[in-house]
Amino acid sequence: MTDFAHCPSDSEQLRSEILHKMLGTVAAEPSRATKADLYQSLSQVARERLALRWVETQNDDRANHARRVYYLSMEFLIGRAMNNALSALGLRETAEAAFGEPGPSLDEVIECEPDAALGNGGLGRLAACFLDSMATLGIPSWGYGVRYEYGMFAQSIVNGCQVEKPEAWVQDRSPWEFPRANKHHTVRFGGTCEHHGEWAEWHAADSVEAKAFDYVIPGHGTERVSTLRLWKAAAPAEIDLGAFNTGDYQRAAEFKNRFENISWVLYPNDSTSAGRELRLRQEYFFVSASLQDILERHESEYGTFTNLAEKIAIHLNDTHPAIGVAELMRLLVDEHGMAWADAWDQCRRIFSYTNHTLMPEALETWKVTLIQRVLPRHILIIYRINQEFIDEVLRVYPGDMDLVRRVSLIDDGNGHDKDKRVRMAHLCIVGSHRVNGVSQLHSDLMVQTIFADFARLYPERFHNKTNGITPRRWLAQANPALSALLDERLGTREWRLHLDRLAELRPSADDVGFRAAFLAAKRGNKLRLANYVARELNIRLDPDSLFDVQVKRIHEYKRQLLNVLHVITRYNALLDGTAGDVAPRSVIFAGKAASSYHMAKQVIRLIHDVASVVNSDPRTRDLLQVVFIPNYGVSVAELIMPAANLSEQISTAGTEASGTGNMKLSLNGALTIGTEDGANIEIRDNVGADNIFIFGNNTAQVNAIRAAGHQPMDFYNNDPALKEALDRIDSGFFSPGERPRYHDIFNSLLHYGDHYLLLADYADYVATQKRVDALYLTPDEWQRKAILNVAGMGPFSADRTIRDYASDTWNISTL
Ligand code: 26V
Repeated sequence: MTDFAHCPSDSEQLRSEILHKMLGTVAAEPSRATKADLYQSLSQVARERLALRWVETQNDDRANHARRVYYLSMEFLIGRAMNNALSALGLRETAEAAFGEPGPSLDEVIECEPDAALGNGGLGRLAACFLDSMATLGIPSWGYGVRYEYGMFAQSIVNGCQVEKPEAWVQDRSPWEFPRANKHHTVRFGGTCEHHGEWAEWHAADSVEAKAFDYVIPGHGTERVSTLRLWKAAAPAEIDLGAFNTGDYQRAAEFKNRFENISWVLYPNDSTSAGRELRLRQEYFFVSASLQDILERHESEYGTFTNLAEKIAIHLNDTHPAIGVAELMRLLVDEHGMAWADAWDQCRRIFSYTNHTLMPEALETWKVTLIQRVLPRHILIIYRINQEFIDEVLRVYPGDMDLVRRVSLIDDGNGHDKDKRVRMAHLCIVGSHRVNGVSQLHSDLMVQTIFADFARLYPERFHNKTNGITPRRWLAQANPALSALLDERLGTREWRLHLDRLAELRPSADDVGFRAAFLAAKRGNKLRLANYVARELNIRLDPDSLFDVQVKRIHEYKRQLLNVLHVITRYNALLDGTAGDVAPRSVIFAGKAASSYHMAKQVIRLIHDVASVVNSDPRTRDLLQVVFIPNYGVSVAELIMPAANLSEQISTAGTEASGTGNMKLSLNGALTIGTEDGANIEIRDNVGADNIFIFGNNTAQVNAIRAAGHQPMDFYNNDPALKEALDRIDSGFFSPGERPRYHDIFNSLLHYGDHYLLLADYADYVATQKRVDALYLTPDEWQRKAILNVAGMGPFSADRTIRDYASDTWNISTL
């Protein structure tokens, strides 16, 4: 067991191994090696050791006839692999000693690696944290997804506006991937079906090959690993060669594109996916390849499928892999000759499903006519599942046709065939034995609102699994200064594997010496971020100012605009001398707007316009700075989280399913200012109500305000500070030369109903921000509360979340 051990005498040996590898990997001689060359050869060293662990893990699992968990997800937001691999291999300190003078430091080499950004945001990053925890807990586990050529776009800012650029994260290949030449499956589309009683023969029109690329996910404190298997689409060889042989290269290229575009690009989560055929093909492509792979492994081990549900659990990360329910039925019934009823029984025991949002516009549905054309067999299977389900419902609630209409897998579209849609969440619920939300509030709302009928039908099926984050990446690796302090104070490095041990830190909050050391660690991290901002943006941040951080996707429900209203209010108050005792603040934003999301892009532009006015005003410069850090992603987050003092979690109550950035910030010693939403509530329960700033209307109050008819104009007319802030936006004060630039924003708040109730929460938000200032001006008290935040974060380890899934959902044991 490596267990974070370090033997300094190994560094010379590692150095020579790296230099030795250089010739074979990049054909460079060591004296001329660039940072990129060093990165390539170091990754080869790590890769070989990971490969050994992978082989041993597979051998063990096979020998033990292990029950396995398969995590199906369209997104895995991995970030960089190097630092995590070195830590897991127990090589981090050795490598640190092996690099440096006269060459670059290890950290400089690590920065050569592009982020694997195969996800949009929280959902994808959660999947990556879960893989880390599954490996660490020794769960025989596989993640399955898509090997997108282009992941999340790279964001740059031009004249204050977001510009998106495609990001080819793998270039030609990633040093971390293992292409499995002999692992491929055929995925078919279109055509017709021929019925033979319960089963059918599918005469498909097209097919595409799914090729496997494996990524080893190392566990920490264990030699066990997990596997992330991503599928790349390739044209079937015959078609490709056929056109080639006749010399018709143009046709050959077209064929290739038609098939290979399936895994080209990650879809943004800006709008509903309905109607986008390529997205449906992408979902089915990876689900079918994964299920074929899973069944092949099972069959080679057992030679039968009668014990399938005893040996595998398949988790659906949101509804994106929902078609898997129909596909598993097809594979078992049509391809492997299982009776329908037996297959259905297996299916329900195998699948479980996590819902990640209550937003109605984000709930996935697909037109029946589209599924019919692309997956003719699956639509029949879905209809049969639905018929049996409805029969079951009517046995319990005879004659309740309203209920049937509400729970049906098919939204009947008022009887018009062309408007009928399949409700993917309903398919997941009916085809699974467990359904969960991602925070207590979200799980409660889920069974009270969108899935209320199902919760009545199947009460035992619904559970909560509050999200978590991996403490390895988000504390041990991202924040070495605080980690060293924790090791010293707790007298153990164990918290990396048992985050609950942070609770032992509580008494240290009252220790003056510890508070000073804690403050020094935070200041170092702030300096690190300030240097980055100076380098990238040429803006100077005062490391002693309060770093007030809101980093997440830009979305109206997350209310970055409320934060901007506070900034403008503060600026106005500083100018007219009514601000009182304020702490110098640096307000830091980062996040991407979906490319077609106009309002979100306007908010980014407004932040830049406000920043340019505020930052250049000599009257306020020392007290208020605003920055927008471009291209937010995992690596930028690793820099920002450790440097934050204040964590902005200000979504309208009832809209943010959980949040996970809230956990990363608090774990790194930021205090939260937040609404009673998502996991904020549980963070409060764990860090203590005195150590968090909760404000605004709660979910019940939000519902009441909406029911009574929210009147944003009343707030505008009755609150002079609010009126002044809004008028400044609308008057062109921040957009001289283009007065109408922010009319849309102004109108969305005052004339189109202020859907997310910014104006209803504004006054309490601004008042709470004043309390934040007062506390920051009492550094001892601030430090004490910050320490108590870190100490309370034990339950938010993804290890805890995964243990909960393992025992309540997957029925599998952990280390
Ligand atoms: C949201 C929306 C909003 C309306 C427009 C269309 C659309 C499409 C997708 C989404 C996001 C759906 C799923 C998601 O990413 N949820 C996030 O999951 C995180 C992990 O559980 C959780 O922490 C976040 O609160 C939740 O938003």
